[in-house]
Amino acid sequence: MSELSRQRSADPAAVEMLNLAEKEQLETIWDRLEKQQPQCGYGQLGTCCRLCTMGPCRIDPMGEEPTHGVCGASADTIVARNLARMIAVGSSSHSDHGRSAALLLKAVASGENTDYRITDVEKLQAVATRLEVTTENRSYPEIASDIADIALSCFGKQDDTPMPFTEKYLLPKRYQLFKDIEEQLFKTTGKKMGILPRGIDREIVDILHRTHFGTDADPLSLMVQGIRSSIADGWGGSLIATELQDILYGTPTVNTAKANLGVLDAEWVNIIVHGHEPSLSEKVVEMALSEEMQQAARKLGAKGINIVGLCCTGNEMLMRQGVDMAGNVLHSELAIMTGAVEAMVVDVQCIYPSLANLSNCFHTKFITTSEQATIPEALHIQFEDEHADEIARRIVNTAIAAYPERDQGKVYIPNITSSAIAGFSVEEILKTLGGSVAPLIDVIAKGTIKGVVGIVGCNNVKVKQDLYHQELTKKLIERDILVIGTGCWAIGAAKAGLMNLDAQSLAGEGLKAVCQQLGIPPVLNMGSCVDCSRMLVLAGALAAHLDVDICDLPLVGSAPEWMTEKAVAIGTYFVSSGIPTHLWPAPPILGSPEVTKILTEDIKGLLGGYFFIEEGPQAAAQRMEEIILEKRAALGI
Ligand code: SF4
Ligand code: MSK
Repeated sequence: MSELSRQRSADPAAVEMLNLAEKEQLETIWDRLEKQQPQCGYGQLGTCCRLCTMGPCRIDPMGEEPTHGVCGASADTIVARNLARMIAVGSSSHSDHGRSAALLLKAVASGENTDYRITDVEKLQAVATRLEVTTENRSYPEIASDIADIALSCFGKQDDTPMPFTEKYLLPKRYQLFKDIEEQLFKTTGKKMGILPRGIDREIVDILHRTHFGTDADPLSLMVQGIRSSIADGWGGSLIATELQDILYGTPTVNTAKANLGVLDAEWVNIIVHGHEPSLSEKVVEMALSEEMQQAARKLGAKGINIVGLCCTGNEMLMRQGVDMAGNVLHSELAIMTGAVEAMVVDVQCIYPSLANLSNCFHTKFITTSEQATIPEALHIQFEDEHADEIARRIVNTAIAAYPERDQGKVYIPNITSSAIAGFSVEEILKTLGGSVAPLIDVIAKGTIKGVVGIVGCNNVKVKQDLYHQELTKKLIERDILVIGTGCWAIGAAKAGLMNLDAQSLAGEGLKAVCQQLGIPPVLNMGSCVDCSRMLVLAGALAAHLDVDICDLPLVGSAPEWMTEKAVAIGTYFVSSGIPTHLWPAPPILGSPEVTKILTEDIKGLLGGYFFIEEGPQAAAQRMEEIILEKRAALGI
């Protein structure tokens, strides 16, 4: 194996594929990163601005000229505006996903869409109870219709009252804290700054407006609006996506599957679903597994159809149906390079544009499906919820038809997989605990488990793939800290074998004993990136049980290989919810002393949560343990 490949990924399957890429001269995302060097230092510090055509402007971080943009904007203003925009984009991605789920639930409830159905009536009732929707003597579609209406009102509501999902799901103590902070900010600054979101679309548009040329220049009010938008995401858009998808497709339950490129099979038609929204992938999986399609594949000489997931759509499929997982986002090019993929079917978010041209070097059909994410050189098959069955059939048939075009001489699949237990929704965790959070609180109070760290986020090609994810996770569990999480971290952990029962042996004595007793791994997959909302709901349930606020709990968040604007939104709503949150790589804020101070220090006194940056897993784990021990001491446990 080449040294270069080994430096690029901690995953042996990826290293094999990177070797092959080197040999076959196939360009990868790692190669393109090299070609971009050196990357712009102003961009990394967040001090470049191109909001108007008098720019682009950049501010010297050393205090040399130029110290201000042409319009007079300081580094603090520029950094704050850029960060607020990142939060807005991240919030909009998750929330638009939530909107799709709400529109689909409404269409199913009204009978307009018969391709989908209400699958989980227990969850329907639970969400209705939470939202105070009457359930007595009412049909499931009637209840679902009201839930969908409430969800949709969270997007377009115009009055200034807090949006209903946030109001009903947020811990009352935190809700009150947000109100108090709004008042306090007004008293101390004389400026009106809101924290409780009025509506998802409104908070996002507000950021776009206030960051327009010549509008808000105050780093504090820009950051407060960023916080508001992130809450509209975590306690709004993402939560709506998770809750309504559970109603439509079922709340995840514990299941076991395999993870890594070895899930591809040289003798089968391989279809990979990649992206984020399960409305597409649920249907493609259903269609691919149908006898009609399996037979069609067999007629062409394949053993059948092997459908696997990648990235967060993969997590959605893994969590609900135990579908095998080909890998996290840095595996997307590598999967195509196996030469064994008939179709990669994508919808929205985290899809490298490079996949289209790369697929054209093989027989692989790279199929885009969303009007929001079309990619030049891809095969576009427009997906519409109202014709989901028919379109899914067309997609699967396209994949089958590609099988005879496969060049078997080009096929190389690393024979590497790990088994992983997934499906840890809040409901499933409670079931494992016997129906209440009390046993978890009990073991935390006793110190058998010191605390919980929620890890989220991506792969970032600037960080050796999965290394930080794996090392940090191992260092935490050996310190008796339970690790939960989502997104591409979860897939990295699954590939590294950290989500099976053997991983209990890597945990400290206390955590190991608890996991053995419950029959669970010490590292729990809670789903895709929108499912970070599950972690918020769990944190809220723990705090409510103890009658404390979330910021009092021994909880820490982390995004150790983060890359996307969604991760910025997630980190911000974790912090806003009271959870100290670690980031690596550093976000583009260090060019502003004021924004850095607000987010790493001042915010702690207001919200309890704050950001911290640590480059290495050892230091990060150490810091997390210290925070957890501080919180435990304050709680008197
Ligand atoms: Fe430069 Fe100001 Fe225009 Fe930004 S808004 S590009 S700092 S002139
Ligand atoms: S897919 S946002 S790379 S986790 Fe959700 Fe992975 Fe990050 Fe995309």
